[in-house]
Amino acid sequence: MKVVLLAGGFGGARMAKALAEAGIDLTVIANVGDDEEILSLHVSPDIDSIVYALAGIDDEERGWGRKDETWNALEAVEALGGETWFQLGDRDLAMHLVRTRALRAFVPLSRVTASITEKLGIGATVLPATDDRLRTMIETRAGTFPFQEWYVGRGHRDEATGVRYEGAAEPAPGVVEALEAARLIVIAPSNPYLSVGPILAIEQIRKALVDRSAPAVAVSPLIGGQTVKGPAAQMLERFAGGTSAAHVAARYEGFVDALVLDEQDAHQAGAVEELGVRPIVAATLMRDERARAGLAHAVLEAAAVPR
Ligand code: FO1
Repeated sequence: MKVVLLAGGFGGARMAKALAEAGIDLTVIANVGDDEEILSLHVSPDIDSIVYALAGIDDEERGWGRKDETWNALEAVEALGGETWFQLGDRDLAMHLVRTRALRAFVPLSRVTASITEKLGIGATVLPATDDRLRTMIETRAGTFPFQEWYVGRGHRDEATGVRYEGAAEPAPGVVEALEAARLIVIAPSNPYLSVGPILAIEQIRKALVDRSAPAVAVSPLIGGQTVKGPAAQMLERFAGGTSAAHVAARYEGFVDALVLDEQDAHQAGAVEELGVRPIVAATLMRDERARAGLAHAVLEAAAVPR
């Protein structure tokens, strides 16, 4: 079964791993709104989290970067007074070096990513949402910041009062085709504003989703009104007016036919159904392989939900 996953951040990487382990034909469309230049290197954190998770070389506890990481280069950079607010590990640096060199030779991000996934022996296809420049900008009372400056540099301490996606981006090659050929479209339990928002901001992707022939299902990033990681709950409260599964479903109105919500939020199933979205209740915390398998099974159930 061909499944397309829209993903970003920690929840996106874990969902990609869960679906890949379920043995389906998987294409992941990855957020690039978080991309940043660090030490003159192009870093694509969401692509990297997904790629590392699919290759089984991710640091599951930290939620970003590679496992068995060392930090010699970063320490040496620090000793020279260089930029260290965004931590690049020794092994992780290899990714950014290889990618940056290719991008500077005008190889598009989608082609570099394909080459890297092939080298790492990853069976799934990983596509950046776009090869163009698309950047998430966070508006706060202290000013407007590029995503990583706000999230990592300032520790997301300033409440986001608005989110903007900068850049006129077209979908990367294969993105619209994958959505058209999918039997099921899945939106990962990622931050709707920071991780999925930039993907949906691309007009042709929005259109392909609205015109989809396959059913689409989102997995709520909320468990009991909270998220495992990051500021999604805070942002849903501010921008959607609440932190229930129905607020997540409303955010994806027109894009999904079903919503997987956590067992702890089962009592919100009725409110989701009232929005015309089929609720699927499951354990959504992907703490180990067994939990990932359970969630993947629940998500794949949505392939039977009528469009
Ligand atoms: N997140 C942090 O909180 N601090 C870091 O220093 C940091 C470095 C980093 C390096 C490579 C990479 O792929 C991701 C990295 N992240 C770091 C994670 C990243 O900022 C965010 O988790 C994602 O952008 C959110 O989707």
